[in-house]
Amino acid sequence: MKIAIAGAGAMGSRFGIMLQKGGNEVLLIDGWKEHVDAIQTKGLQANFNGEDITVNIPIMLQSEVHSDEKMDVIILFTKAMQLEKMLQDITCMISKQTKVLCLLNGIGHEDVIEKFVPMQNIYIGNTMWTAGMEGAGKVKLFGNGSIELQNLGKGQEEGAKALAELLSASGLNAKYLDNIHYSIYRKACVNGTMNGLCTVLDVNMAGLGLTTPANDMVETIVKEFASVAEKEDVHLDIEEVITHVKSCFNAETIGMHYPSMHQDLIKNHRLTEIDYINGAISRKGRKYGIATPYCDFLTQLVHAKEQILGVK
Ligand code: NAD
Ligand code: AOT
Repeated sequence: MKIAIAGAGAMGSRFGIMLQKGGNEVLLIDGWKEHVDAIQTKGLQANFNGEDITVNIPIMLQSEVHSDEKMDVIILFTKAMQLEKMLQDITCMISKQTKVLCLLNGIGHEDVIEKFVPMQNIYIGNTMWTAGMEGAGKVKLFGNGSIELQNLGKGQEEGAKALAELLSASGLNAKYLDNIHYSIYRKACVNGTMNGLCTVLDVNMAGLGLTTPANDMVETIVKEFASVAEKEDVHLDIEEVITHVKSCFNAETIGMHYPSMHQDLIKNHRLTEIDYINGAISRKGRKYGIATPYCDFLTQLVHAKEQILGVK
């Protein structure tokens, strides 16, 4: 299968490496010139579960994408604020048969994707895999993960199941779901708690879990997400979601991970996705007349930290 990864940072690199290893023809597409140059000259360097490997993998700048490269599958893995520009640059690669899968964190990306991609071609989901950038051309990948996905287009269920099988054949552990909006909200609860809190407190998920207020903060934020989700006919099982979120504190499994927002702001002084996670819940809360004070405050704290660090 010809698979393009649109946004080849930490997660895009992980997926690119695993899908190429699985026998697919993978093309990475990215906008960070230094990173593209490094991979073209030295290969993609990865610490993969403790082993240092170099992978030769094709990569091109998104500004150089051209229309004679039609893809079977395109996986979107930009940061949320980069998504629209990426879609503008790659639409020429989309044929009637191309499946476009969005696995970004956050809520409502389909509203942007629909502007560029026919509904019949769109698949959305989320992932529990993790990854980190160590610099241009260099990534760190550890642990296991999973993917849940569904078709947005009516009647494309078989296409979604085939897409999940394709990803699983490369070890990515993907599953078709018939209620993806539930799953996206459930994962957003992980990011709505872990990402902002670990960023503001400068700690990994295990470290957050060791603090006394962590449980109460997690429970309050999840309840805000659940109240907003109700208005969109997504009925979260609050106790199960809270247990799921708190499982991230486990240092033996995933707790040593610094959420991508921490990697962005604290480690690399880059802007965060807070407006697409807690900020999205605050906006929806205002629209539905629901108070979301913890999401409002966390969004403001992260923006204040962005400004303190002079990030633009
Ligand atoms: P990333 O920041 O590593 O990469 C996104 C884009 O930013 C890429 O185009 C990359 O080249 C560019 N970029 C990265 N570092 C840069 C730098 N220093 N200077 C200039 N450009 C740079 O993003 P990611 O962590 O792969 O996340 C992609 C999506 O997946 C996001 O929506 C994220 O929330 C989600 N996600 C991330 C993780 C994780 O563990 N990283 C886990 C699950 C979901
Ligand atoms: C994560 N992390 O989604 C993934 O870093 O943005 C991120 C992210 C799976 C389980 C727990 C946290």
